[in-house]
Amino acid sequence: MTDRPRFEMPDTTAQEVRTAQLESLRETLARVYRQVPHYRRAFDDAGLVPDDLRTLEDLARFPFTTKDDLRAGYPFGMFAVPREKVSRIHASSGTTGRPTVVGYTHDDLETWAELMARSIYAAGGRPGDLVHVAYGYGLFTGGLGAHYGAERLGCTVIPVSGGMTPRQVQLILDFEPRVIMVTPSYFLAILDELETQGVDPRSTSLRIGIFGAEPWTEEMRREVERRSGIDAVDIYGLSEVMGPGISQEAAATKDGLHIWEDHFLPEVVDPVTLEVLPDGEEGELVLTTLTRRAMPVVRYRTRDLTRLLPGTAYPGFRRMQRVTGRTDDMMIVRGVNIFPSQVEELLLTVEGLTPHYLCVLTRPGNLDELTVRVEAHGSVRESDRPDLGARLEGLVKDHVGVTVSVEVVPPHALERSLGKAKRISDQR
Ligand code: DLL
Repeated sequence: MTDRPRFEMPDTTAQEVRTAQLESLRETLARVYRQVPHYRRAFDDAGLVPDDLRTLEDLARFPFTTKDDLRAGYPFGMFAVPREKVSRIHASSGTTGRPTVVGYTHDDLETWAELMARSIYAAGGRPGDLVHVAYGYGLFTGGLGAHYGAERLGCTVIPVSGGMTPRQVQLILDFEPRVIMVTPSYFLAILDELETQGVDPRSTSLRIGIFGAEPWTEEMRREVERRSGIDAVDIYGLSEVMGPGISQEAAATKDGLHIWEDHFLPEVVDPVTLEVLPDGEEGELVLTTLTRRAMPVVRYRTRDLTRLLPGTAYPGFRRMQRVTGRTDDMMIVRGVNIFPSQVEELLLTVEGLTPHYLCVLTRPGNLDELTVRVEAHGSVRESDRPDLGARLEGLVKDHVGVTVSVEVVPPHALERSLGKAKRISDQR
């Protein structure tokens, strides 16, 4: 028995990382070409074979992978190992009703736990800490990713998952965790609940918040730190590439997120021309996995906007700046991703509703709320409108897993567009 962490903070230089990356990258390309029909086709179409990669820069010649590619392989078509070798499945909701499925071998889960342990350590967590995990457990990668990472580091995990805010508060007061892992918006709800119960949030045991899964700002960090007295740090990831723990902000510097480059190769590309941009320039983050077994991805387009910066707290690894936004119109409501097209898809199954709709984002308290304004068909009686709205609310809840309110408005109440329809009105 040992109570020491079962991971070590790597101490490699940038040059060592680059050398190891080239070797892992060559191995990854060879493996996906051999095992995944999609990559064989995509490389063949580009007239490339894995051996055409001789330097890291050669990666720019290889094709991108998009969410649509992953969806086309639904459910298990992108796996590079037989399904029997896959120990766990996660998935994220998508625009077409088909989620994006990701798989992990036993070794992949080990790597993920290791990288999450590293992330929690970089955030200031230490073996023996109590860690309150309020990310959702389930197909979403947040809860389980945080959970196994905290265990790996040697922490005591409190697997609360999201929701039931009064209970979150009770557990924080009774168990006295030092670390909380949660979306920043939900942490604000927890702070509100503490205050409602007459507790000064600065008086709790919490010292570190590891916040991600949705965009948040420096202003938000200041607000949260001021109200709660904790150190609030950023954690980034996406299920298609692994889940949380792809990059992590160090508590010591709070200057953006170190990318664990021994496992992921980052590029930033111009979202329009798709040309690779030099470090320091803002564009779309593209990630290639270097060690993943069940489902490697090559040049995955994240749609997240950021820039690459030199390492600071961990000089061997480059940093990425806090994600400033996405290249598409994804809305994130309480940590759940929702697209206008998902709303559209569902509202079109409700007879009496028209595809004239607008998603209105507001923040009446501290949580984002989404109101869908949708026009009723001319044949619908005014008294029947609330019922149609309730049906759409139910569909969105069932299919997307998020609570929205729907306002069914009279025909022609919404502004018509002359070109592209405006689907999101962000009033936050
Ligand atoms: O949100 C994984 C995660 C869980 C990350 C918990 C951090 C903490 P997905 O549901 O696949 O995975 O959503 C990934 O969320 O492409 C970004 O657009 C956004 N996102 C994730 N982390 C951040 C962050 C998880 N720190 C998508 N800042 C990503 C801004 C973030 N956006």
